Amino acid sequence: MTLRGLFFSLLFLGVCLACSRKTEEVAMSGNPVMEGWYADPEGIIYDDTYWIYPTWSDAYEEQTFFDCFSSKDLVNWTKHSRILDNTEIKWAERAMWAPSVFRKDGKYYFFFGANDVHEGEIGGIGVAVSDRPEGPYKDLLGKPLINDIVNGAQPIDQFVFLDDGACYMYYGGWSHCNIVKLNDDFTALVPFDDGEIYKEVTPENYTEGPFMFKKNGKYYFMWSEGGWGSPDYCVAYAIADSPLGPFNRIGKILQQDPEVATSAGHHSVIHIPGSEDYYIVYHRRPLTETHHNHRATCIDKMTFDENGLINPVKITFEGVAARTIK
Ligand code: FUB
Repeated sequence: MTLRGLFFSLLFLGVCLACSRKTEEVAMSGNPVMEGWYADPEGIIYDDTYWIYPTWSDAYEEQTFFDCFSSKDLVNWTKHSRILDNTEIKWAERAMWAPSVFRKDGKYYFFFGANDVHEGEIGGIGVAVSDRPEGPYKDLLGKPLINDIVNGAQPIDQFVFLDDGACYMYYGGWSHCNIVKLNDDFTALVPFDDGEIYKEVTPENYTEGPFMFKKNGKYYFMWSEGGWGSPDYCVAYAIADSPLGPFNRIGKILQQDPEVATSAGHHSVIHIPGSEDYYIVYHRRPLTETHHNHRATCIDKMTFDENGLINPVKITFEGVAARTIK
């Protein structure tokens, strides 16, 4: 081969290598996945779209509205502003927190906490409804669905879970967790078979933020531990044979990483149907920040070991790779 031939061959090889490297590059979500102080994110899939419904993290008096975010690929997120606020929810004055959403019979339901309610006050868990995931949502009841403090659980941080046709709601702050059953149109609670309306299911170390999913016939119950303003806020879990528990604590799966962020907690889980792809959506505090309200919404992969136990989550700056829903 001539010197000229060698030069062009090497040049061609270089171009090919550069091209192949380029096609291997995968778009990543990055963490946090959106701008702004957003906490308590509830992630869900509706059809071919991912949605995140968070709390606006601010002084309680400023927490008077909810935004949400949608994405087709986990990487590019669109903001939907003020999908619900306290001009619509007349009984809510402040501290509008921690949505849980649910689609039923073509309607989109939006459960939330409001007012940081204490004994004798108006507030607690409300429910709003819309024809579209991005709202606007309307107050369903004109009053809270749960106002009272039962079994010591502050009525906040609800999570709605469907199992075998029954719709359950886990909820509770102040280190107590209750389960209740919802009626068909989410306008009231219905008793369990034994006549009880509220059952306490608090696991060891529980603080708040319950979440449930089912995998291979087992019930994975998860919750946040510690104070949300502290760096050691974290998520732990249990596996049970029934949605009612008992929930025996297995261990922590999400927590601070001194190289990445502190206060990782109040999460939800997105599972892509028909796949083994699970994502944990949670909030955390950047290492450079100490303000308790500086919480940012992030996504990382959640995986299981061969026995079905959840592997500890590695929290990252890169986030997750682009993934569309087929
Ligand atoms: O964001 C308000 C409250 O902080 C939530 O309800 C708790 O779970 C904690 O994250």
